[in-house]
Amino acid sequence: MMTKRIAVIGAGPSGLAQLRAFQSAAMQGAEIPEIVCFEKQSNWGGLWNYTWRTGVDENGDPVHGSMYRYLWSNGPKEGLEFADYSFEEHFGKQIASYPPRAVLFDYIEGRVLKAGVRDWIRFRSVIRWIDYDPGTGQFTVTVHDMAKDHVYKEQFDHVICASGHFSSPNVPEYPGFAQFNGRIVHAHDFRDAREFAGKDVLLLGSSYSAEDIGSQCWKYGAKSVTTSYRSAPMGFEWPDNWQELPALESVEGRTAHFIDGTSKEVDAIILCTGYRHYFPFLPDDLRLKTANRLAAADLYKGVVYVHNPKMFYLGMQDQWFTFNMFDAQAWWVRDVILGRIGLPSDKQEMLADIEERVAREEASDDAKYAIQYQGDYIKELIAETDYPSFDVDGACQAFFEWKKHKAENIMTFRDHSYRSVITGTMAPVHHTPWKDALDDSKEVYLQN
Ligand code: FAD
Ligand code: NA7
Repeated sequence: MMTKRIAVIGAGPSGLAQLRAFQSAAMQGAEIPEIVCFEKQSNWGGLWNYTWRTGVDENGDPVHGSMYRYLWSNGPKEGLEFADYSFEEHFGKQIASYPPRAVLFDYIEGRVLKAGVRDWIRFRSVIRWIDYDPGTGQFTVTVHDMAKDHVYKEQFDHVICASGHFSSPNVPEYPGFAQFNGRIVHAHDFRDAREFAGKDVLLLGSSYSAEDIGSQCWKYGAKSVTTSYRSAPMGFEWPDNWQELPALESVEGRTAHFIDGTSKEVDAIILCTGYRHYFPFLPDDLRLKTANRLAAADLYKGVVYVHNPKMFYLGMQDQWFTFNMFDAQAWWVRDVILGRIGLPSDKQEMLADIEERVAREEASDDAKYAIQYQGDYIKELIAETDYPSFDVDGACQAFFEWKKHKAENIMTFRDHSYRSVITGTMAPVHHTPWKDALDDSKEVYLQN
């Protein structure tokens, strides 16, 4: 029999987890299929691969990156540590709990360098289209090789889509935007907070991007920060020059009007209004359509596309857990492909699994419940594979403490440290409080 061929779309943390999962099976003597990973950027790391570019990339395709300079982990690293590759193994020592982007990029890269899977990736290769032929049971993948400027097609037995879902921005429009005398930018295109030093900045949204980009602007010298919420305020105790207001109604000149009748003069508007699951390379019968939630629509066990179970999706849920959840998913998908885990032959059974996940997610809107829910999902998946089991409840505890530290003081939560659930070591307290650490280079961060 011919070896199966597997296409992995994207070499971000999810796609890389998939490569590592197969490589680890091969190391243990398993026969693995041929894996081809397609990555549109010229390097791996996904969102963690920083780019200064905004808009279109060097080829005219949408820039994938949504990360900005000075980004530090927004949750404790003890909640995302790889169970098969600890921070201590990578850095040769335990490090503080909220690493800047460059440090986490280094960590992600360390594991796959060690695994030796770079050759499995075709860089600068954009997936343009994927078709499934029920007759042959194969996928035809159309790829644009940007280095050669050559478009070609190849056949695969399975497709694993790991293209991320925090890249294509959700961009609302409010009355007066077209005449606003200042800059309007979505979080996806925000790069350097220093641009807003001395300015009055308005941010729309009340989730991670609003909180963190607002904090960046505050840290790097914005004159004032105003955040505007559509549903509920973030409700932290903000610094004196930070105001949280209800929904925006309209703007006139530089004046922003809010639904409670207040108004504010602003120099710039940053739309922290979230992202869309966007797969321009997929036809209707393969394309995931879901909201950003924990129980993603149409995914059996959170990964198998119920309308074509030869197609898998990684990392499509909203995320408390990240790298270790992608690992749990990747190991599980690997084992389905290797025939170690069977799928229900009845579609109704898969749909019932999804329905149960949705109902359980909707049973509470408490954040602690949601964290535990996603932790339980990780436990469920890793119990069925050989991914090293780890203290997932301990990782949930780190998130509970993180929540508490944020409520205590939103500008100092990153100064706390937590215990690794992989090595059991306590993280050191970072040498400089986050608000004073203007240089976020790897070298400076690691001076512990
Ligand atoms: P991505 O990282 O988005 O990678 C997807 C990859 O697919 C990219 O490399 C992309 O180039 C490639 N790709 C897309 N389309 C194509 C195509 N057509 N052809 C070929 N390749 C393609 N998580 C944390 O744990 N901690 C944090 O502090 C944190 N901060 C964040 C801050 C921001 C601003 C954002 C947006 C997200 C943050 N996240 C954070 C969450 C983040 O989603 C995950 O950490 C992680 O990057 C998701 O990995 P992924 O591989 O699923 O997707
Ligand atoms: P999220 O978490 O999806 O949040 C989007 C926010 O934008 C949320 O507060 C929404 O309010 C708000 N929103 C959406 N549409 C609008 C409109 N039209 N007007 C006003 N406000 C709106 O995205 P983030 O970018 O914050 O976070 C994404 C990831 O990036 C996250 O995982 C982090 O790790 C980093 P709502 O509550 O729906 O009323």
